[in-house]
Amino acid sequence: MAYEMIIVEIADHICVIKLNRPKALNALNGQLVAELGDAVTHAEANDKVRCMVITGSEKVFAAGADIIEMAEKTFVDVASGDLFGASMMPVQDAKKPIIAAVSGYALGGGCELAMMCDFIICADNAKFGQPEINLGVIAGIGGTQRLTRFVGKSKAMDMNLTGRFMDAEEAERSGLVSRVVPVKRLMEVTLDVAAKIAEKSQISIKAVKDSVNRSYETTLAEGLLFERRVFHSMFATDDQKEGMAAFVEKREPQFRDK
Ligand code: DAK
Repeated sequence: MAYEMIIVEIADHICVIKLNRPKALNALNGQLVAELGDAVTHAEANDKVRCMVITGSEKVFAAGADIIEMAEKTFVDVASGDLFGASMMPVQDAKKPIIAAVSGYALGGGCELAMMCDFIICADNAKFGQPEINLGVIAGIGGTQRLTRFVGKSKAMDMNLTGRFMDAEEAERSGLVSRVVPVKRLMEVTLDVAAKIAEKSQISIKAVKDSVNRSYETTLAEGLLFERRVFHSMFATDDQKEGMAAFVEKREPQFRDK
């Protein structure tokens, strides 16, 4: 698929997917979402890629779903077309880690896309919001669900009921983002973080994703059992032997994803 609304660059085992629809502030229309899904699917299948980054421009990560494209749709259109259902699955279900590098606005579907990633690093100019209430609708791809798990009921209600934006400082304080960095250093820091992830054993990386994500789906007791069993299973890997031997021998581990 030729991409017109995203730019994909792969270097040093990191696939950077840049949303690139500047005139519409990276609004997520059908084409952009299809391209994004295709890019993530290809990165998943590409053995050279060990970590992905989804980012936008300095002004905007994404200003949400494309309101102009949605405005005339009927209930039957969105329900039968499963708007933002299957098309977002590649991001949501990715096995490889995805970091959202957010600068500027991450609103509506943009905030939800960032939350679908494994974690968010944001610039100090970032603004997060679920302003769908101002359009006579509600969030539809996680703004009432994932956001509540990130920031708690009170702030999730506040943001969804009023449509107000949360700045970077509040987003970090509330647990929505993992770190805030100066806007000019966003990609440098994010690529550095991605490089650290890329050098780990990919078996352990997938196990971490599975285990952390399981914590959202189950009870604490079940989650702890799941984690323990996954931990036990790591002892079947060469990378566990290598990682622990390297520690004992005071050298850097050479993981082989086996
Ligand atoms: N869609 C389409 N175009 C957009 C847009 C959007 N979301 N956001 C901005 N644009 C366009 C503007 O129309 C404008 O186009 P021109 O007039 O130049 O042609 C251009 O981008 C620049 O925008 P502004 O002139 O407004 O720029 P400002 O810097 O003044 O303001 C802003 C920036 C981000 C504060 C403002 O543009 C804004 O408030 N944008 C809308 C934000 C918003 O309401 N986002 C939520 C969208 S609704 C579903 C699942 C999910 C969803 C829906 C359904 N299902 C499962 C069924 C998700 C819904 C949403 O995300």
